[in-house]
Amino acid sequence: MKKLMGAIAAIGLMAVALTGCSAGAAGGGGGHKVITVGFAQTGSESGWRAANTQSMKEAFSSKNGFKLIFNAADNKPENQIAAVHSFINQGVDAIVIAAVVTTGWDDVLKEAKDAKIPVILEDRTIDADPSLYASWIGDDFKKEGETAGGWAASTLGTTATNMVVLEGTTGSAPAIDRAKGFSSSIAGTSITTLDSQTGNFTRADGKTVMEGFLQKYGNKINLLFAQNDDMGLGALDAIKAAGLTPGKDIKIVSIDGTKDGLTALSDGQFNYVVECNPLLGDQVASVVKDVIAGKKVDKAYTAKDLAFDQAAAKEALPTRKY
Ligand code: GZL
Repeated sequence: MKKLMGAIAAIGLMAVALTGCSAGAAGGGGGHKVITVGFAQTGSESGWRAANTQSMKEAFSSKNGFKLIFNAADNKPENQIAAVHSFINQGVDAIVIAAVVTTGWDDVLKEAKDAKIPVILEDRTIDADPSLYASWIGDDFKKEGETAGGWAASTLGTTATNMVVLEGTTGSAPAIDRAKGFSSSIAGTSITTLDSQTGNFTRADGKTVMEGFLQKYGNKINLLFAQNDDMGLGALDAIKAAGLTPGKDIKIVSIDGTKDGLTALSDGQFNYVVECNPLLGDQVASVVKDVIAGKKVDKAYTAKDLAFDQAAAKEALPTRKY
């Protein structure tokens, strides 16, 4: 009898040890299971994106109880869809997406739903059935466009002003909504749009497209609306190469609020910068944990954005986090 009791006790101990061990092995400590998250990032197109990626990687760290599977899609929508398919096949616990473009998401998100894998959107919104994702965390792009356009209207709206626009990635939520917001703010003013083309949110393309604008319109251009700092920074080279002075001959209003953008504002090459906060990682990680724990989450969490003139840029730069 004693032997039997001893054997049962030994098996019991082993079971506890294995359980304890598997919880420990899961690295969660205290019995929390590690949450495996597939993150489909757009790519590495801008300074904003680099800051957003760093924020996400810091938040979804192993010490915070996560295992992160990271994919950068080189801004190709087809690469992103393939990445999400791969996450589903790997059986991750949750999927986070910063969508390159707003369209083409329904089918793969339906697959994720059928696989009972929750999807959380960060940064960019998409045109899909809202039941296919648990939540969105990001910035209000339309408001950013309205704020940028509001500055242009109040500063230049009563004098004949010819504007060119460097648009973000075609079909992306920020490009669509910033344009909408900006247009609504300059309606009825004397600001005329001479031309508007995508610079794909990159410095290189911003410079190339601005060179084309300058060849076509020369010193008829009075204002540049750059839908992100990087395209505006690329345009600076083209403007100077044309013998013009950025911030004076051509006024520049931009969106993002990166260190480089605020530096250009501080030294007078830009005239106004609207912030789009990329430091979303902690909020996204908190929402993912709540979703996995079966807690109710809001459908949208909107980050707070500031706007900067030259004086505000000078004040903000010394402690700017990105
Ligand atoms: C905005 C973000 C945009 C930035 C660009 O939230 O999606 O993409 O404005 C970035 O700098 O490339």
